[in-house]
Amino acid sequence: MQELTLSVPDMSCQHCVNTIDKALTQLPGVEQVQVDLATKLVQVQYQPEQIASPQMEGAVSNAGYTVADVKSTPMPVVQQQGGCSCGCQTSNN
Ligand SMILES: [Cu+2]
Repeated sequence: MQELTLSVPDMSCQHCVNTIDKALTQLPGVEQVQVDLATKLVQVQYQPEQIASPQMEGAVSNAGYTVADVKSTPMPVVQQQGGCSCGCQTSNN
């Protein structure tokens, strides 16, 4: 299971929310859709083996909305200890 956040600034009312929700929910591989009208963000939980972000963006576009931004929010990874992974030696402690 993977999660993706789509930024859809076009949506402005509950009707838009329903339209986008439906457009994404019907896609194969999409497990759950959460639309936040206040932040104009759409959170999608999906199976990466079955669907990828271009299909989801396409579904939103087909519904009549513009996807301004896509952010993947992968499952939380174990935090590295002993500093930053870029090698700058910043300590977390
Ligand atoms: Cu609307």
